[in-house]
Amino acid sequence: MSLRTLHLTRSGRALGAAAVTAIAALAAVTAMPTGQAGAAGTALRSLAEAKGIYFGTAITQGDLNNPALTAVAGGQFGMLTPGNEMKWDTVEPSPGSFNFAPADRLVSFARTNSMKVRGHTLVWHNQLPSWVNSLAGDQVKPAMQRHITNTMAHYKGGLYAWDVVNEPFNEDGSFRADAFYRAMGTGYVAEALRTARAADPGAKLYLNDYNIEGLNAKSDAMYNLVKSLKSQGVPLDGVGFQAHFVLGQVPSSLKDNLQRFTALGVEVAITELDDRIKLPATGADLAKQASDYASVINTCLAVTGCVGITQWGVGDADSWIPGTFPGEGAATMYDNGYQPKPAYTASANALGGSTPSPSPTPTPTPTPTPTPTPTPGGASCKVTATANTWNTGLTTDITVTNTGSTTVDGWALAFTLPSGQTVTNTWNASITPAGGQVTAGNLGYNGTLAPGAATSFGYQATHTGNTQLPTRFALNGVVCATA
Ligand code: 9MR
Repeated sequence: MSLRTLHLTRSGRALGAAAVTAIAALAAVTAMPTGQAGAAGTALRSLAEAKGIYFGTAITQGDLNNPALTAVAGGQFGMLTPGNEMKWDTVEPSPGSFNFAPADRLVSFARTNSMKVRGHTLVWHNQLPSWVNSLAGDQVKPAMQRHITNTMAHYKGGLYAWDVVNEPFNEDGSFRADAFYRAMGTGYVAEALRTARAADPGAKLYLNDYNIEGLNAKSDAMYNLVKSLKSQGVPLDGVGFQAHFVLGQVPSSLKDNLQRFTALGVEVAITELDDRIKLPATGADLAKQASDYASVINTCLAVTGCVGITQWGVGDADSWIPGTFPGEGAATMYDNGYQPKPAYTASANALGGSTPSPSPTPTPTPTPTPTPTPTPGGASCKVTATANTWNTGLTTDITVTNTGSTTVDGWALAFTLPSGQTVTNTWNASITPAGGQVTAGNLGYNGTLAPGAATSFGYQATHTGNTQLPTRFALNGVVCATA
């Protein structure tokens, strides 16, 4: 199955007509580089998809103005969670007055970059406008219903999932006495979920919380709630485990805990992963962080029903940690300059990638000029290439189709990069050298091309004014037709 097919299949849902219209309108809003490549090696999103899970990140509206961030976000991550823009205080700041513009920009970015979207979040005590807290008890339920219904209707058919209720529990497992609990008791959760299912039957409905990753009183409370909701037939598809970890403290019971939830018939996801370090971070800290990330990913891969992992923020510069925990930080896979840290390499490796060391790139061995030969044994191929360019850089996506009658087992696509272009990142292939006459070789998971099958890879490059596409490609020595 191709990665593209996998992506669409895992989305699992046809877009409603209203959503298609809304998304078409959204797509017109953003004209930015696709940013298909991150800072090193094979993209996490492709590696994750090849393993049947997604790898996502949280992005805020302001992040869209940062080209270094968007290049990594669009290239490396296949799922987007708006960091703040779908929260009640932004979406419905005053009663009945809805503002979707900030979230729409993020959804548009996701569409441009073929990312799915987790909606976050509908019912939460925090980032809740004061007018909700001031409502009389009997007004909270209709306000909650209207908020869920209108917000989900706006994105109907277009989102992978919604965190319907966020952080319902205190640390001891008691319900948080927020406006919703005070007005409706524990029944607000079922009410919210039922309203959500009616508003968008195509979105997976989640409960999401922190400090529920290991076996403890709070995760027991979530477990009991899920069990009770499922036994009553309340619509609920998943539980999100935020996973805001402290260095070296990934709970050893993570796997057992996730499995007890999937046994109840819900999917599980790591929804806000980060791993904070006391600053300044030492080399040993970064190595420990790498093993923390790998253990989270390996655990998700080992749990049937763990559908994906989302990091909270793209890089350390975007993380909420330093603002909330003074003296701590360095909590993500990318440093302040969006260079991958050891946690990135460990994550890619855990996902089955054979990533090179993130920096610096070893001197490549020159590749001889491909010598096209007459088409042997029915071998033939077709290549399509598209590019997104900006003032100093470009990303190119290349799709190779085996139009011959025999299976290609291991491929090398030779082509010449237009002058002045230097490859800085690649995905779904290795490319050497970085400029001039180059060869793109398959990775471990995409080397076989049956007759009629296609595979896609890409690269990011710098340029000095010449943004042309390569024009001539040879697959294992056979010159390909170009579209
Ligand atoms: O990343 C968010 C940050 O920008 C906000 O200031 C903060 C305020 O509540 O919320 C952060 O995101 C939170 C998420 O929505 C829910 N789980 C905890 C996250 C970190 O605080």
